[in-house]
Amino acid sequence: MLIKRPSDIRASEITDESVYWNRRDFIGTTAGVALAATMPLVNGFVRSEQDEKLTPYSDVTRYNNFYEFGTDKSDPARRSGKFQPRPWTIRVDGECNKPGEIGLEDFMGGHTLEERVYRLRCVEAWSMVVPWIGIPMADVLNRFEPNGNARFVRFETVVRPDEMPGQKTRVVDWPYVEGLRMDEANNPLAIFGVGLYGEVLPNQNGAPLRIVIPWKYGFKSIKSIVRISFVRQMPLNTWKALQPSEYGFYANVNPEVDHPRWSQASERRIDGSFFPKRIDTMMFNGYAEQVGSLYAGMDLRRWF
Ligand SMILES: Nc1nc2c(c(=O)[nH]1)N[C@H]1C(S)=C(S)[C@@H](COP(=O)(O)O)O[C@H]1N2
Ligand SMILES: [Mo]
Repeated sequence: MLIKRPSDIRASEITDESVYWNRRDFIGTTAGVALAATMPLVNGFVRSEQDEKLTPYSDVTRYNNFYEFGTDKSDPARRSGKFQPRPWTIRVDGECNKPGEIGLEDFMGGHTLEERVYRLRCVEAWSMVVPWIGIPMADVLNRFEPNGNARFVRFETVVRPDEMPGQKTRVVDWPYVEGLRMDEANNPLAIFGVGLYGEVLPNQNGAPLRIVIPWKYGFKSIKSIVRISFVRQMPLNTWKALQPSEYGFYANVNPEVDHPRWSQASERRIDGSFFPKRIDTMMFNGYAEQVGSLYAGMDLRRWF
């Protein structure tokens, strides 16, 4: 089974990965069903966010970047109604011993899902604190037994211009592509997001499955994934392909390295206030303790 039961999970993983545990039959539920119960967990790396106000549901689901539905931040909520996230199949291929296709149900490990709610900061010019429901990426990827040649993992978004009006334009060379180094993908903070606020993912947030990489800028968190490939070489990700002087492969949140056209030292926190405040952006979005060692010795100005 893909999703571990609480009894299978080492204590270190629990305290490290979740603020809340939730148990509920995930498959077969519809959006809008609230979680039955949430149980606060002791400490863990999300400790700091516990003091931070959650971004209201209406902002999380109405202020989005998802160019498949248009380039305006209000487009995804307005124009994603036709999109059909179920049934869904993900192809897994490349440098691994067990390539294959996986349905969303298998992906979720059958009918009962031990959900983990990750309360994580996501940042770029604006930032949100979102209670994601996610599955550790490593748990999923390891099922396919990546081999020694797998140095990176590449993700691809679905192409369905009939359901995704933005794909009728050429703003991006579809499909949207992203990638991670294998050790980044194996970090416990890298998750596949399948829901938020106790619901299955709304279309505009990347239904039925997207990634969430909280120590990187937003564009790394690719949505509506249909293909996962283990590869030898660094994949060319969409934003780097569009504008290589402005966007790199790593995209680690770093207040000391500015975007060529704006400072990245602060962010506007969307927390429901009428006048959102600007706050200082933290190195690796505040997760330096968990992910800093992945980049030891790297020149982060060069590898932005
Ligand atoms: N397929 C796809 N994934 C995508 C994007 C996109 O345009 N297409 N936009 C990215 C960008 S730029 C951001 S900031 C985040 C936004 O995620 P959110 O709408 O859930 O906040 O999604 C990322 N994932
Ligand atoms: Mo973004």
